[in-house]
Amino acid sequence: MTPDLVISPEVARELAGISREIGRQIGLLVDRAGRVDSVIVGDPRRIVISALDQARGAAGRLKGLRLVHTHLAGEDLSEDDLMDLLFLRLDMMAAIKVGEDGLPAMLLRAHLVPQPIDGLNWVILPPVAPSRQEHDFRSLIKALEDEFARIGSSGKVDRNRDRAILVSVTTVSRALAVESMLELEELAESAVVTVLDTVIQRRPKLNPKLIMGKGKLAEIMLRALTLDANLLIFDQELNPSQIRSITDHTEMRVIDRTQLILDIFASRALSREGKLQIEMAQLKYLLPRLGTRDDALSRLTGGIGARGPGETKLEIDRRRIQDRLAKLAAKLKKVGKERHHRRSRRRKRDLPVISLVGYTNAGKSTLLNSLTHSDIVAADKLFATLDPTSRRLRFPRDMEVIITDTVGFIRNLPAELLQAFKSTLEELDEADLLVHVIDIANPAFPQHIKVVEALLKELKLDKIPCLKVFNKIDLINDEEAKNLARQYDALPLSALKPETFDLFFEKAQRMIAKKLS
Ligand SMILES: Nc1nc2c(ncn2[C@@H]2O[C@H](COP(=O)(O)OP(=O)(O)OP(=O)(O)O)[C@@H](O)[C@H]2O)c(=O)[nH]1
Ligand SMILES: [Mg+2]
Repeated sequence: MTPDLVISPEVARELAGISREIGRQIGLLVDRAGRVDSVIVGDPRRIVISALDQARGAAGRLKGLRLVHTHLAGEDLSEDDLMDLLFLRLDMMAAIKVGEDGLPAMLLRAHLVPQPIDGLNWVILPPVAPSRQEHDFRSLIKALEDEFARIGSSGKVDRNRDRAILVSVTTVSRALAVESMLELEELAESAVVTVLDTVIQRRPKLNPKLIMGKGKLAEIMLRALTLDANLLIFDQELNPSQIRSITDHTEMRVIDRTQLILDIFASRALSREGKLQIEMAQLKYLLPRLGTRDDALSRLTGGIGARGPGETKLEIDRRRIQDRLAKLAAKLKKVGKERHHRRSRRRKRDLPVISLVGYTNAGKSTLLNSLTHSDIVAADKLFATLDPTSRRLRFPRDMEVIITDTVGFIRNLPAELLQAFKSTLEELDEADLLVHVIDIANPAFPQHIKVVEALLKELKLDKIPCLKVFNKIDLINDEEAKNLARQYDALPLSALKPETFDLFFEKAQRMIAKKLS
């Protein structure tokens, strides 16, 4: 076979003849050297490309394989043909129209394009007789690959990082979806993932298998191809079979918001207990999501979404996970006891305890630093703090307290994580006062308040006196700050400006005195 043609006229004739004779479609997957990689025999109307055949091919943008198959009823390239072209990233999809006489009548060809033309992600070339093919196939593909590379590289992607497209498929209002998506973007950045694009699709109902329609998935797939993305991050929690079928369809790594959060936690946990808790949460989440097929498994667990605490990689073998979970549970129990001892010793000192709680990035650690002139990590990323820290704080009017910083909350906090952190969070119940820190400069703050209050309730901490603090007032105008503070019965301040703390000291001291009396 001459590699310069999609298919040589001789092979086309042979293929057509046999196909007509047996009354079934026949397909050849052909590599770039012109070698036949596999032969597929279908029924009269279609052929099915097996997962095994899909798994072969190059790792580049396009697969390095083209499919040439026969059409027996004179039909044009079908919707299915074009979807295969896209989802399998084929170099080309070609069909030979076979005449009643068993001779090849026409060659139909379509290939992908990096940017939609008239809304379509592919180009259908004019039909030609197999003996009249006008293009040099190799130069066509080369030009196409160059075009993909040219358009995709404009954003200068760092290939050492994961390069993601964020996807939200949702039934909620657009405003809510956008808000949640912005947060997902921050989460991704906190996890050192490059975000190349975001896609929001609202549907009246979610598709149980792919959660979105196949057409939309095709669009995303092409976007990924163009931008050279290697990862899809869904804002919705995906069930095991959804992850698997999207992975199978797109051949990309697919993770959801929960896995992303778990990954961030894994990279930040410092304390022994924190590390154990995270690993446990990760494994519990991963276990039901492990496929039975090895390839799906490796795609599911490479890179982000599979980083264990510290430098370790998560163990992905099912039985070992079970063993590991049992060990973790035992270790955690022991560490929990030790913590309990420490706690009762501290309790003896009998200082009142203030605990800072609030949404992630609200400024809890910054406030603790300013109040106590300490230097714990505070940063403009989500989940900067994972391990609780305590400091002594002397109030201006002769009162001494212990003040503690905690892990931030977030909407849709993964259940596995809440479970894992429950024991540490439950320590909050020894607080005499909760200070709920709220980032007033974040437009989503009302939503944040709701989330935090719901979680406090779930942790049965809603009976402890709680002082709401509107932080970051330096970022909005004074009048607005005052109005909002009045409306929500909160204290306005800026953690960066100690001169704004007077009212806070006064009110906090009064609330503690009242609680202790
Ligand atoms: N402009 C301004 N920025 C602030 C203020 N307070 C905190 N920040 C910034 O907000 C970001 C988050 O602060 P952190 O103290 O790390 O927030 P946190 O609540 O501890 O966050 P997590 O530990 O992730 O839950 C940092 O970049 C701070 O510098 C403030 O009053 N004004
Ligand atoms: Mg913090």
